[in-house]
Amino acid sequence: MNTLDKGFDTKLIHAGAFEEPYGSATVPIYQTSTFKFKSAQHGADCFSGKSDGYIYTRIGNPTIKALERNIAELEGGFDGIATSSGMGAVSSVYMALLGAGAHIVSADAVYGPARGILETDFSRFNVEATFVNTSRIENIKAAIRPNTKVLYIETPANPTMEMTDIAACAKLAKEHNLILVVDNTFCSPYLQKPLALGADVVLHSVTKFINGHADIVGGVIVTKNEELYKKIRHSMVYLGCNMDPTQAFMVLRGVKTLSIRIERAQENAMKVAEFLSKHPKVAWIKYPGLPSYPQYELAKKQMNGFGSMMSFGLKGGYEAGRKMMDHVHLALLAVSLGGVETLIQHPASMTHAGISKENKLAAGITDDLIRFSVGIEDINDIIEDLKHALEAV
Ligand code: LCS
Repeated sequence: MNTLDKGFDTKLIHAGAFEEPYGSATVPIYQTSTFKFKSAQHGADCFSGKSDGYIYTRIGNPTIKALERNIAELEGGFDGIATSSGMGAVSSVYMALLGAGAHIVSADAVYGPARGILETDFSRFNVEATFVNTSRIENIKAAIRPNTKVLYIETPANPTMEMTDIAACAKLAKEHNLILVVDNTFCSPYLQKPLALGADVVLHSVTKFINGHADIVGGVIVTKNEELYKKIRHSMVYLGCNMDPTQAFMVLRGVKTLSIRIERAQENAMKVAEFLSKHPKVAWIKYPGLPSYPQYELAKKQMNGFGSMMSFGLKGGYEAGRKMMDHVHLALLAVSLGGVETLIQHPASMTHAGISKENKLAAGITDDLIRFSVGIEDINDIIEDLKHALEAV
């Protein structure tokens, strides 16, 4: 079915699906590493691009293609490139768009390994990187150099929840001939469509909201045009970080319920945020849906809803954070986010424990910060769990 003119929720269910001989209601898993050619000529045509037949699963596979088409339609892009993980997506984008002598401007609160690979690995190939607080456009302007090729943002940022104005970044990128890449993991295309706001490339850790069930790791890249698609697909295929067909099947299954999962999770999140904002042991809370959130107006303008991620600070600081982690029962004490289950973590003692205090503070990660990913459980149980854990603090 051609779903290009259909609504978002119809695309979730049907986009990317293709006709196959048995009339399967779901996209089948083509669990094969390689594909038979019909003849020597057919093989030659597949390799030369005259035929769009499949060759080898690292290069392409029907189940994976269905997912790539699905996410590309949801994001409103040219086509998608599925990867083995979100970091596979990040690495493929860097590999395709950067080279010796190139410079990238990125966010200081960008997902740790997305920064780490630039600092420890791409730096060995003479790629330069500057990390700034991208929530202020003037910081980005000041960081741009003659050799800057890419502007890379993540909004809202993980775990500080600071937002970056995508449309303002797109304007700046255009003025300086930069490629704007947006990591849309925290929002998913249900809440935010960076390509429509002027971005060139969107990427996801589909491990999070898009799959939504904490049972696979994966990534997807969507580009606005064919040129970027070909460039990034080439790097992905050469790096060899392709998605697996079963992984793609799982993500296709998960994505169907994206809208209803996010709707319920953000309804819960608003109630959790209201509860936390009144709690005497909570020093501060950052949730885009609260009028007290510093970028509330930008959240309303840029996002189609406020999502289910938040961070909050405990008056008792680091020790209180650790204590709270030991007293939750319903929320899983775990990294990752965006699943149907509520997750909690304390970055200062967990994900960011290895980072110097100075760098943590520069990125806005204070000792008291708790990251909370609200799931779709019964809201009364989520709040009861928080109440109980906060009593122990
Ligand atoms: N981008 C963002 C915004 C992320 O949060 C993550 C993973 C990635 C990219 C990388 O994706 P992956 O390779 O894990 O699929 N974020 C994690 C987190 O916050 N806790 O654990 C992983």
